[in-house]
Amino acid sequence: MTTSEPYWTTAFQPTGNRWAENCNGGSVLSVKKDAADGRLEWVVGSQTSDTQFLGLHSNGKVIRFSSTDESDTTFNLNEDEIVFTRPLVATGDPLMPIFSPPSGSIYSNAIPVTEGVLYVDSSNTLRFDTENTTSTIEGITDPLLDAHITYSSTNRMWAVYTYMTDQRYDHGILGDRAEGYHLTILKQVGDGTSLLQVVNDIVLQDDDFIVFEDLAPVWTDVDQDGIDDLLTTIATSRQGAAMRVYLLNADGTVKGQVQSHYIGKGNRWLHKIAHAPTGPNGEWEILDCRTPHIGGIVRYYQYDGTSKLVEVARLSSQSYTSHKIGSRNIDQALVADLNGDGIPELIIQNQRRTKIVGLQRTSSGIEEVWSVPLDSAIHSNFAVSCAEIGSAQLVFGTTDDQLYTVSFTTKNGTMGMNGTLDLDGPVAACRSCSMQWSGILSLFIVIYHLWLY
Ligand SMILES: [Ca+2]
Ligand SMILES: [Ca+2]
Repeated sequence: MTTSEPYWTTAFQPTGNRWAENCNGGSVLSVKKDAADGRLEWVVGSQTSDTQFLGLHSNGKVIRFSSTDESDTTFNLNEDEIVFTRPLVATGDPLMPIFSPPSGSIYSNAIPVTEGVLYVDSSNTLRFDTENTTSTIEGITDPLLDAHITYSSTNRMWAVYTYMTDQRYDHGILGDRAEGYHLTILKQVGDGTSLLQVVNDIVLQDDDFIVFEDLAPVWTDVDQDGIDDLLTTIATSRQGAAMRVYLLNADGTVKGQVQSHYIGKGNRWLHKIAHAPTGPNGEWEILDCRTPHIGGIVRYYQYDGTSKLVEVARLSSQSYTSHKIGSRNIDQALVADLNGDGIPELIIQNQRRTKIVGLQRTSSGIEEVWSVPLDSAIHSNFAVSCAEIGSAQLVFGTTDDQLYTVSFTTKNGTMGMNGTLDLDGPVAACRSCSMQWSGILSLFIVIYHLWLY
C-alpha cells in the first residue's frame, strides 16, 4: 500500500471533502429498495470499477455488493474486527475493507499510509503501524476517539483534531461532550517507511471556551494556489459555530486565516458539507447546513480573497438536515452532479427526513432539481459510485433497515442501470437467494423525470 493508491471513505474523498468530482449521471432516476442484512451503518462506493459498494452492518457483517448484478461477497471477520461503529475505509478493485488493529478506537478507523496504517487507539494515542512495527506519534496527545483522519495527496499531509477536552464547550451533539482544540498536521519524512512527524499543531487559544466542534478537518484548496488548505468548524460557548479555513504553505505552516460569521448564540452548530464548484458560473463555494437539528438552512459561501467567507446564497424557505443530533455520522450529505447537467448539486434530506433532494444553484437562487421520497429516515452515510459517464448511483441505508439504490442515467425508459437490472423478471430479486440477503422486502422501480422548474 502506498499513499498514491486510492482509497475511499464515508466522506467519499480521503480529504474529507464531500465532493464527488467525477460524477456525471443522468436525468432519469430509478429507485431500488432491498432488505439490508441488519441495519446499514456505513457504506463506501468504488470509483474505479462499475457500481461496487462495500457496506458495514450493525450485525458486524461487511458485505461487498454490486448494484447491477448479484456478486455479493460477505467477509469473514474475526471477533475483534466486528465493530460497526468504525466508519468504513475501503480500497482496491474489488473493493476491500481496511480494518483497524484490535487496539483501535471503536469510533475511528485506520487509514492506509505507506506500508502501514495510521489510527487512533483506544487509549487515546495516535499510532502508525506497519507489518513489523508500531509507533506512537510524538508531540501531541489525546486525538479525538471519533476522529476521521483526513489526507491531502496534494500536500502529502494528514490532519486530525487532538487535545480533546470536555472542559471548554460541552455542547455534545457529535456523540460525546469532548472536542479537540488542536488541529494537528502530519507529514511523512524520509523514504516512506519512517515515522510520521507533526509539522504543525494549530492551537485555539482559550479566550472564549473555543473548540473545533467537528470530527474531520477538510483538505481543499480554498485560495486556489495549488496547495490544499484546511476547512474546519470552530465553536464557542457564547457564539456557537463558525467555519474557519487555515490557508497553508507547502510546508504546512499557516499563511492566513479565513472565517465566516459565528451563528451568534451558544449551542448552535453548523455542519460544513463540501467545497465544490457549485456557483451559477462554476464558482467554488463552501456549503453548510446551519442548525441541522432544529431547522437546517442550506447556505453557500465564497472566499472573498482576503479573510472572509461571504454568504452568497441560502435556502430559508425550506429546512433540511444533514446530521442527527448525538450521532457520529457526519456524512449524510454530499455534492455531486448526479443528474448529469454539468452543475453539481447538494444531496441532502429534508428536515422531516421524508425525502432526499438535489439542490442546485441558479443565477437567481437555489432550486430543487430532483427528489426521492423515503419510507423512513436515512441511517447510514451517502455513498456514490460514478464509474461511467452518464451513470451514477447513490446508495444508503435507512432506519427501517432498507438499502436504497438510486440510479441516475441518461437512458430513457425504465431499464437504466446499464441494462443489467431486469425489472420484469425475478432476476433482481435473486439477490435474496444468496445468504447475504435475507430477502427482498420490496423491489420496485419508480421513474422520476427531472423537473427543472
Ligand atoms: Ca491553498
Ligand atoms: Ca447537476
